Amino acid sequence: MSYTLYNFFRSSASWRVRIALGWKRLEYRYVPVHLVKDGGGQHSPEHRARNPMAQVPVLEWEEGGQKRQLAQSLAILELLEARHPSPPLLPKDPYLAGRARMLAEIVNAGIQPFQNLTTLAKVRALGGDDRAFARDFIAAGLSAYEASASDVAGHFSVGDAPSFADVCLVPQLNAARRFGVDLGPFARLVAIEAHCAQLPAFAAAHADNQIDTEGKP
Ligand SMILES: N[C@@H](CCC(=O)N[C@@H](CS)C(=O)NCC(=O)O)C(=O)O
Repeated sequence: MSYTLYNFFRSSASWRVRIALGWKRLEYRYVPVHLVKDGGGQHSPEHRARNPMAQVPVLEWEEGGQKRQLAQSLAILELLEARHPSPPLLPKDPYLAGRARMLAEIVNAGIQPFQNLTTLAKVRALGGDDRAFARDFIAAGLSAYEASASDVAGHFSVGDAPSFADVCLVPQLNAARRFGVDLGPFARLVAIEAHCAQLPAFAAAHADNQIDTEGKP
């Protein structure tokens, strides 16, 4: 199966999919969609045709002579898990798999939308402080994440193997730092991030290591 990923180096939702593809040792074609330059490639008619939400990531592949496209990183993770179950990114136990999905949704639905470019532009347009707005939601969401993981975490968010939860957590912690969130209270999450960083799939997916990465010395 040959995959193409429309994505952006700094996009946390794109980063999740890059981790999953790497973890499952799936090669893919990386197509950058710059979210800022020239008004944002996500708003182009070609990209809107791929994803009417005008967001990255979008995964594309050919199947039975037909082009298939899928947006929403968690839907993409589910697809990859179903098609390429080994190595897994969900615990075998259905309850623990549910807990991993729950943590992933805390990030996906409870944090990331509040730091998204479009949201922050709207906050600025309404006269608000966009960074303070994002920071508060990120800190509150990470607090909930840490509390929700406390009884299941091991080296990773759920036990001792990486899951959807960690795939979402790692890019989110990077974003937290960009927005100036104090990670002091989140020592457990930072320790999980350090365990993830040892894994080649997580290292390769990092925003600093992509073909469209900007701002490297
Ligand atoms: N829930 C979506 C979120 C996608 C999303 O918000 N992507 C951001 C980058 S992380 C984006 O494309 N933003 C463009 C914009 O706001 O204009 C997913 O998981 O794929």
